[in-house]
Order: sequence, then C-alpha cells, then structure tokens
Amino acid sequence: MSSIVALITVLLLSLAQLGLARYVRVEWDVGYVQVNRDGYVNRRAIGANGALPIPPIYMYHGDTLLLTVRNSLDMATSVHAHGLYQNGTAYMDGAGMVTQCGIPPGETFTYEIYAEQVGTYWIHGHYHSQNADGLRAPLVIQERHPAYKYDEEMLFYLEDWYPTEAVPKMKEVLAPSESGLPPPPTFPYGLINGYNGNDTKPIRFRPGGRYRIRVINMATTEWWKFTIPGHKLEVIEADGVMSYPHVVDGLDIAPGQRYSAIVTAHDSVEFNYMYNCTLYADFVPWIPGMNPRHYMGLVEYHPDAPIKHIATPDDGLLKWANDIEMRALDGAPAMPVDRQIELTTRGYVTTDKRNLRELGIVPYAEPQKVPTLFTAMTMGELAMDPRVYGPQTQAIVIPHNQRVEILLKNVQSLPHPMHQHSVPLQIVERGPVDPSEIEIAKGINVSASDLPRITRRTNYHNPMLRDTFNVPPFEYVKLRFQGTVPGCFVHHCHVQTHFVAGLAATFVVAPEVLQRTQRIPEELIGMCRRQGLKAEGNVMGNWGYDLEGLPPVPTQQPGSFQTLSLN
Ligand SMILES: *[C@@H]1O[C@H](CO)[C@@H](O)[C@H](O)[C@H]1NC(C)=O
Ligand SMILES: *[C@@H]1O[C@H](CO)[C@@H](O)[C@H](O)[C@H]1NC(C)=O
Ligand SMILES: *[C@@H]1O[C@H](CO)[C@@H](O)[C@H](O)[C@H]1NC(C)=O
Ligand SMILES: *[C@@H]1O[C@H](CO)[C@@H](O)[C@H](O)[C@H]1NC(C)=O
Ligand SMILES: [Cu+2]
Repeated sequence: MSSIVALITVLLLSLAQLGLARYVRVEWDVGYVQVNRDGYVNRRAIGANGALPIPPIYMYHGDTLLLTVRNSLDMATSVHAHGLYQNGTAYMDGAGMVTQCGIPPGETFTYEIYAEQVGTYWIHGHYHSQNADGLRAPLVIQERHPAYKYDEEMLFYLEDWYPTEAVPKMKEVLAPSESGLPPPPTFPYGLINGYNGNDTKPIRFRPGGRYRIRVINMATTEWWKFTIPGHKLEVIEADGVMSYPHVVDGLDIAPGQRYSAIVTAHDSVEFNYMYNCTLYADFVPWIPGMNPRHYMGLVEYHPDAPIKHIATPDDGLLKWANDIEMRALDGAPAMPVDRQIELTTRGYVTTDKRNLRELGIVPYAEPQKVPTLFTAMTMGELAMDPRVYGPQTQAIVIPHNQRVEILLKNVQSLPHPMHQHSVPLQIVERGPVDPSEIEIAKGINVSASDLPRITRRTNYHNPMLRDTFNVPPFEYVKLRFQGTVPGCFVHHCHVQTHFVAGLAATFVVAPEVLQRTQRIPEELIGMCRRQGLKAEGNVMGNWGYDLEGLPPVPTQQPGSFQTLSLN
C-alpha cells in the first residue's frame, strides 16, 4: 500500500515538474531603426520590432526559449545566446559562418534555446558586427529554488553607444592603412537599461531588504564599473555560475561579462544614496569628462531623506570582484588535464598594411563557403583533422571528453575579454607573463611601473567557472574544461574590433559524436544554398584536402607590433 502511495507521489511530482517547464515564445523582427540613444546623435541602428532597446527576456530553469528572428535587414543576420551550452543543439549557437549561414534578408528562423543553466546572460547579433549597432538584449534564467534568499531582484544592463554605424566602421578598421596605424579611437557614451546614462532611474530599498542586483556589460569595447558607495556587494554569480558569497566594494566588468550581487539595505531610512555606473577604458587616454564617464542614480530609502554622499577612496583602495578568488557553489577541484593548448594574443601590421590580430598562428577570419559546424558534420573521419577547416578558422579539434587546459597569454598592452561559446571554464591560475615575452611597440613608452604588478595566484581547490574572462595586459590565465558538449564553439575577444581583426579560434569538440547524434535542420541547409554558400564539405565546400579558392593567409610585416587601441 505504502509503495503504491510512494509510486503515485513520484508520478505526481514528475508530472508537476514536466508541467512546469514551458516554452517561452519571443519574436524579433530585426530591422533598421532611427534612434537617438545618447542624447546627442540621431542615427540608424539595428533593433527588433521597430524599436531599441530590445526588452529583456526572462525565463525559468528548464524552459525552452523559442526565439523567432525575422530578418528585415538588407544583409544576413544571426543571433547568439551568450553563455548557453547548446548541449545537443550545436547548430542553435547562432555564430555566423561557424554554426550556421546567416538568415538571409526576408527569411525567418526560430532558435530553440534550452535553459539547462540558471543565471544572467544576454542574446546578441553574431554576424557583421550587428551587435555593436544595437542588436542585443538581456536574458535572465531564474532558479526554481533559489540558492540564496532575497526580497527582490533588479537588472542593470550597460552598453556603450557610438555616433556612427559599426558595420561600415569595421571595414574601415580592417582596411589597409598607409600609416600602418588604425583609425583614431572615439569614445562612446554609456547607456543604462537601454537609455542615455544621464537619465538614470531611481532604485528603491526598504530598510533591511535584500536585493539581488544583476549587472551585464553589453558594451562593444568599454569596461563598466558598478558600485553603490556606502554598501557592500555580496557577489553570488559570475556569468551564470553560482558562487559562495564574495564580498566586495564594486564590480569591474569587461565586455560580455555578468555578475549578480546581493545588497543588504541599511536598517535606517535617514539617508538616501547614489549608485555609480562608470564607463571607462584603460587603453585610451584618460580625459576628464570623457574617459571615464560617471553616471549616478538615486538609491531611495525615503522620498524626503537627504542624499548621503560618500567620499570614494581611490579605485585602487577598493575591493573589486575577482574571479580567481571566487569559489563555485556546486564546484569541484580543478580537473586533471590530458592536453595543454597555448594561445597568445598578438597584433601586428600585415604585409598588405592591415592591422590584424591573432591568438596563435594566423588572424582568424571567416573566408569560408561552409560553416565550420557543417564541415565537422559532413567530413567523416577527416573532421578530426584541423586542415579541412582551413587555417583562418583557427580550428582546434578536441576529441570527446578530452580534458584541456588553455594557457592564454597576453603579451601586449591591451586587455582582452575572451569569451568561450558553450560551456564555462574553470579559472585555475592567473599571473604575469614572463618579461622576456612582452612585446612593446616602438615609439610607445612603457615603463617598469606599467608592467604587471600582480603575482601568480591559483585556485586549484574549488575554482570559479565562467564564460568570459578578462586577460589584462602582460598577464596570463589558465583555464580548464572538458569536451563533453559536441559542437564548433568560437573562443573570441569580446571587443568587437579585436574580434573582427582576428582575435579568435574555433574549438571543434567531438566531431565524431556530432556526426552520430545531431542533425542540422533542413531550414539551415537551405539558407546556405540560397546565398550561394554550401552546406557540406571542407571549408571551401570541396572534398578531402582540396581548398581551391581559399583566400591567402595574411602575413606579418616583420618586426611590426600593434599595441594601440582599435575601437
Ligand atoms: C550628461 O551630464 C553631463 C554632466 O552633467 C553633461 O555634461 C552632459 O551634457 C549630459 N549629456 C546628456 C546627453 O544629457
Ligand atoms: C551534455 O550532455 C551529455 C549527454 O547527455 C552529458 O553527458 C554531459 O554531461 C552534458 N554536458 C554538460 C556540460 O551539461
Ligand atoms: C564613481 O565610480 C568611479 C569608478 O569606481 C570612481 O572613480 C568615482 O570616484 C565614483 N564617483 C563617486 C561620486 O562615487
Ligand atoms: C617617451 O619618453 C621620451 C623621454 O622621456 C620622450 O622624449 C618621448 O616623447 C616619449 N614618447 C612618447 C610616445 O610618449
Ligand atoms: Cu581584445
């Protein structure tokens, strides 16, 4: 009798769980919009359903997002759910010419995005730099049983905004330059929750309340700092990975990164406070009023209370969230490794006078006729050989379940926020690169005080995992992951100009499993064909090692370095 009751209970519970998982349907008609977002310039941008900003998407763990994208642009488009695993659905990752041909103008495609994870993410264009023209929106996946208790949650999504369109600008950035120098940098304005940063909205705290504040840096180039002077931030999430509380004064967030922090309100309503969102870049000149830009908003405890201005100490004296110190909540020790892959961020002038970047051998580019994933799916045993993907996709083949350590070295003077598609990686070590490896461009004065001051730091015991990690100038980071999720996943800098200049590689994970377990939807195959591209064969759509038609690989002008900002 009791066993029947138990059985019925189990059945009811699993039915309830099934019933909970939902389909969340969202439609984006992606097209040009005319907007004034920064209070200065009315310009053409890329929005959805005739508007910008694109509203945030909220869903629960276990839900499936059905995101229907209709392309009303005059060029192909695709969108990527940044940080989502795509375990079993590699062709839904949205990286243009990596996991799909773009959606042609006038066509529609529905992305199926399963929320295997919880936390704070975003969805953005992943074709022709459309991300930088506005095609981006937050994605929040809520826990069904939150690991931490809080009364309310708040979202800050932070962007940078340029006066000119990104798609033509990127062409200019990549064009040959007689001087050998990139175009001079411009400094953007900041947007908070979709609007002019000056126009900050108040947030309201009740005495003693606990607030989960999610902060996303959706900028194209710049970093954001977030503080609420007079309050501590208890960081509990980085890039969708829950952590033990990490108590700090502020968040210093690189493009593509996200954090959640719990803030406990003061018990008294005697004062109101200000929150502080600061847009900045370390790598362009520090000009008061321009770089950095400070945007302050009200933290209201009581409508009549005066504002308590807190004298802020020098940024160097504040404690900032630091992923090497964080510990994953459901964590594990550093995984053992089968293989180390060394990647070095370099930039230089090529013999044809272009400013390009690379992570290893040659600058990444997408010159192909076949998306990398389609090559992996159709080349049989040859899919294990990086040569069939062509040198410029920078394909690194990882057999199923191989455990990999990436040693990522930044030997030059720009920081790079590197993003790994699909699964997050364990961050086990950070430290200074060997001084003998540092490349300093002629004519630039780097003194000993500019060289890294950090010492080597490790966390092999319970490392944090994340999908976007900052690699500061002259530092290295060691990352570990296991190839459990089959697919072709790009590893790229999230500064858009660095990405288009070539700072990327492609991890081709378990092609042998891909071929056995996944099938590319007919719709995606048709999209390639209708654009004169191909859906099978090697990088050029041929069989075997015939790469006929592949453009030549750019080569470095001997002795040239590229350390100036390209934004
Ligand atoms: C934003 O505020 C600053 C400082 O008050 C001011 O100089 C600037 O013109 C404002 N910008 C806009 C777009 O309102
Ligand atoms: C992906 O799915 C496979 C098969 O279901 C599973 O073994 C693996 O653990 C999953 N990986 C992740 C990161 O969820
Ligand atoms: C705002 O934050 C920035 C970056 O941390 C800091 O330099 C600045 O002093 C802060 N301003 C105020 C008024 O707190
Ligand atoms: C580098 O330092 C030297 C000596 O202090 C100075 O003459 C020169 O102008 C500096 N160059 C640059 C690019 O700042
Ligand atoms: Cu970069």
